[in-house]
Amino acid sequence: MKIQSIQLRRLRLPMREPFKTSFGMEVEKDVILVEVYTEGGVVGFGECVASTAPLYSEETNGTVWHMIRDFFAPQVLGAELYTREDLLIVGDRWRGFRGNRMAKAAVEMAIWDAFASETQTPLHQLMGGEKTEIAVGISVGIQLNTETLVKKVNGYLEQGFQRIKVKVKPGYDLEPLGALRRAFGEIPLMADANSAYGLKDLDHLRKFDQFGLMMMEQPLANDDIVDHARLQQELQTPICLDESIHSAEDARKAIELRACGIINVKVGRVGGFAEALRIHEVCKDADIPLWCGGMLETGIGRLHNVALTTLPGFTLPGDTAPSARYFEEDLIDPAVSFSRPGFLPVGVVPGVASRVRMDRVEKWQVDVETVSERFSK
Ligand code: OSB
Ligand code: MG
Repeated sequence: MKIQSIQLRRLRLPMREPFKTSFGMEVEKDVILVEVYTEGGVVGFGECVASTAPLYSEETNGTVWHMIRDFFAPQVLGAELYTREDLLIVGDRWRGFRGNRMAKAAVEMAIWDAFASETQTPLHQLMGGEKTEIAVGISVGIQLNTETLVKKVNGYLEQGFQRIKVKVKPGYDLEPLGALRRAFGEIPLMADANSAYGLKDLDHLRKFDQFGLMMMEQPLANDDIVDHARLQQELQTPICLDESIHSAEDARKAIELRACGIINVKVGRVGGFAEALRIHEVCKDADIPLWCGGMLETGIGRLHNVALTTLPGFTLPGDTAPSARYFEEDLIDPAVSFSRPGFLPVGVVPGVASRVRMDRVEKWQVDVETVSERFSK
């Protein structure tokens, strides 16, 4: 296929309920979609996981728009891709540009998605995944009080979610975790701190061990590996790294230093599918279990996460919950929903385009711009 043009859209999509973490609160989904148009008349979609403000990572939807329009899209306009090998190296075109991985990933994912449609090969097959359904858990934001949390978790368990992840922060951690253990016993339970603690909190973090959690996600700084290694020595609970892992090299270093026992993979955070596949290789060799993280994606990014999760190294339930947990009306139809409680089906449609409802995309759109060859550098 030959890439003819790339279109950027920014949407503001209402969310069912606010999502609160230790770093902030999302009340609506501010999202950039990337569309890659081929000469063969096919369109591939990519969803960027950056948000309005640089709270989870340095990137914002403002920087993403600029980076894609002025740097990354021009690198791939006119590109010809015919094999899976071509896909795996398409990101090399912007290797010289540092960082901005969420922007790079959104373009790369749209290209993979277009290739899937063009060659009529399901995306998960292009990646090398073989599962026909995937196990999922749910990430529960910080609640007003423990009573509300317990009630919510009860509902999620009844729906069949296969593990419960609760967001924690100083002052909202031991008490809610204890309440969940008392209410629900030995359910698969974990906590995500989004970098809310430091090594100075070591004595406090040791107290998490009493809950027998599956893992503690990213307790320390977003750019740290070394202190996590120190903390892991002191804890029985496995540490899972999220924010700290941007590449297969980061994964290798974290594993070598024994900074974690588990890694959360988010395609946006690591710069694309090809890098996610490299992390998968590194972790397979080191026996480090993986799971697919989420960034409150619309159905487009959600389908891509489902495809990634079909890889054999993704042995733990991920954060890819059904669309209905986030949105009244998703951008795709049919929406992502359970095949049976706690499981999502793996799509057999090659790319996501046939499921995207363009009327809904246009309904929530606040900005649009086409980058065609004419303007490329
Ligand atoms: O740390 O995994 C995280 C949402 C936004 C930013 C960071 C994170 C999250 C979640 C929600 O935990 C995952 C989801 O339901 O998509
Ligand atoms: Mg996390």
